[in-house]
Amino acid sequence: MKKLFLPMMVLLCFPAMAAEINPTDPKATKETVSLYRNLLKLQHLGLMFGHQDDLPYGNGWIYEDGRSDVKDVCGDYPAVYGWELGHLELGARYSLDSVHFDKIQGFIKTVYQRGGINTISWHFRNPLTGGTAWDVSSKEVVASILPGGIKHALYLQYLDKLADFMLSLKSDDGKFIPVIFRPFHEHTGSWFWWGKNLCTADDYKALWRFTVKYLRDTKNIHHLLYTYSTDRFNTLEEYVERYPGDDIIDLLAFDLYDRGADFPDILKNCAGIVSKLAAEKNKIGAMSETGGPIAKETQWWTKTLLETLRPFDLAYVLVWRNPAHKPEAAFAPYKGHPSSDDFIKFYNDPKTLFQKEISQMNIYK
Ligand code: BMA
Repeated sequence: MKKLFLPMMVLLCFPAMAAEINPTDPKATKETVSLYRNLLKLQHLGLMFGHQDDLPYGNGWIYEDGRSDVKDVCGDYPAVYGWELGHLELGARYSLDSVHFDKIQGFIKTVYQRGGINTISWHFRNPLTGGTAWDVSSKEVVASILPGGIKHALYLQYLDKLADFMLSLKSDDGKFIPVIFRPFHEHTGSWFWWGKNLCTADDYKALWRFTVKYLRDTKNIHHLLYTYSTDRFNTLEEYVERYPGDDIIDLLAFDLYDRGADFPDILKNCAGIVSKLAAEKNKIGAMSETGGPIAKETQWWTKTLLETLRPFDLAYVLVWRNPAHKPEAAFAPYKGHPSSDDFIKFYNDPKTLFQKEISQMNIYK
């Protein structure tokens, strides 16, 4: 096994360090409070690696028990696991990425039991037009689902399904499994119906506030940490323009994909702004989605991603999914991938944290 023991000792030796800092939900469960406080400390010790849909499928395989493309390459699972709930709102059996929701429930439990971290995104359908999350044909969607709007009742039905799913996430001892929930993401862009040019800043904030209040106070869900997650931005002002409030947001994050030579500079700027703001606000910073041209730039993991993020204190970086039948679209390496050697270096670097290390930290205690 690689490195570590230092982070674990720090967590064990200084349990009081973040003891008074709580997540935003005053009724957050004990395990959720522990996760929050441990993430607050952990972000100064290392950078966890995350992968979207790591366990249900990977390049060339679907539903193989215990398999993970990341594990096939470096011998260890990620520390953070991303899940997607798009189409849950329709009452479908499987997600828009063809993963069965009952499987996702099982995977979330597996991850929790091995001491890993689950984060959920939701590319839910456009409630006004019936189109996909990418249907940006109307600027009225967000207003239409707020209280008083013509689609408010439909939105409540969506949220009720979401709430049922969240409330089904329990471990064997009956405790709710804490989850990092990241809705309405990449809103500094305009490709989702909740994006910047599709609604006013006030309506975006109102949507967030209504949603958190409904899940937390009406549905009594107290095992979620909420993530505010932009796409690329240039300034602090731009980052916080649609920030819905310190009283409902636990993680400050951003999504940023490598789309060219300016990526390291943009990443440096975004990571600097977010990590500084998170430290000032006693919140957790993260890079909630990324991906790079790893087949061409085979040293992308160490030379681009890690070297750029090294100076910053962020809790995790998550790369997007590896579609089962589209090797060129994989954002993580898989067995035999040209970036595998470099990914192993990335794995062995003292800065990065994977499952084995996180498991030793007891982050839910
Ligand atoms: C996008 C792509 C889509 C996917 C969606 C939701 O970035 O990966 O194929 O359906 O995310 O997970």
